[in-house]
Amino acid sequence: MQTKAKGVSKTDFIVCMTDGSKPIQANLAQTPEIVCSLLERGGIIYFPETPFDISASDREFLLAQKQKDADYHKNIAYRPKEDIVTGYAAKTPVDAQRLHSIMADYHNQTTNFLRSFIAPYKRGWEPDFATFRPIEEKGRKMSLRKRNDLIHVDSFATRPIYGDRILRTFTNINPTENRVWRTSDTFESLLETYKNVMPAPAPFKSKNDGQSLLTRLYSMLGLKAVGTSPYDKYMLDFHNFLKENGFFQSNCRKDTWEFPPNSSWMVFTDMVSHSVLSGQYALEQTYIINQDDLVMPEKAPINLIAKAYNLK
Ligand SMILES: O=C(O)CCC(=O)C(=O)O
Ligand SMILES: [Fe+2]
Repeated sequence: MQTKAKGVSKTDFIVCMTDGSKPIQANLAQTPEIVCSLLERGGIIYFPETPFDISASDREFLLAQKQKDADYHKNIAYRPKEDIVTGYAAKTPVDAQRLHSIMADYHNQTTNFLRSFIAPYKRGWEPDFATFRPIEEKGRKMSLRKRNDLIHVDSFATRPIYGDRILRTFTNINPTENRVWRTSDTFESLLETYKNVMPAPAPFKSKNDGQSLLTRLYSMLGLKAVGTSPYDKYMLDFHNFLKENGFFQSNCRKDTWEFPPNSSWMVFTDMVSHSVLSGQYALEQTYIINQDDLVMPEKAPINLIAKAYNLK
């Protein structure tokens, strides 16, 4: 799909369905419950004109910034709970302060917007990192499991989320180039295809059992998480399986989406299989959505997996 912002207002958006069904035209008058259900079904909510204000001088500043040690840090990250930035090679303390304030502002703007746009989620959500992605994705050298140009569903490799969901909000701040994504079938459909090839997960743990609470406490204190959970292990294995499966990568159904300069989009990246083919300079904010707040819990990967393997 190629979409240019012609005569659209900041309140217009399009829901790009990744299950092969037609895009849906909508605007901010839509109820939050409907927006949430479209996201949970695997829609990408796309704003041809970003609802976030990023000034011309902030954009110019961002385009001139470099990432520290690009092999180690995947992106520059702002951690809202600790209010710090990691992975940034600042030339001066003034630059460090400026980048910090731009990223904190992106975090605050997305949070304020999402509070009403997807209101059912705000009760139990956890803000995760905001990222700035200054590296050109086309031809980016990464180890296979870290490559983002291979189609995958997201999982959290280091911090367990026990079936909670990964919702990401992106903004393309490149002045001239689109950010190009490719998507394939939803996790729901890929699970049906591959459940017999993947090893079945161990029985799921509730995030409120003793071990899980301890892990979450460690994570909240900023300490390294102790271990993982059967859900998180399954999702990470699924992510790796897709990236390592050359047949799937070549032969799966594919849709291509071009996100032009100054557009924003949000998506459950644990449901929508995706890859980024090209693009440089994007801002992104991740929210972890509590599984208890979903409007279609039957579409949550944790419940799809439990059903596929008769775990409950
Ligand atoms: O940077 C992007 O456009 C998407 C990369 C990706 O796959 C991700 O962040 O999960
Ligand atoms: Fe991803």
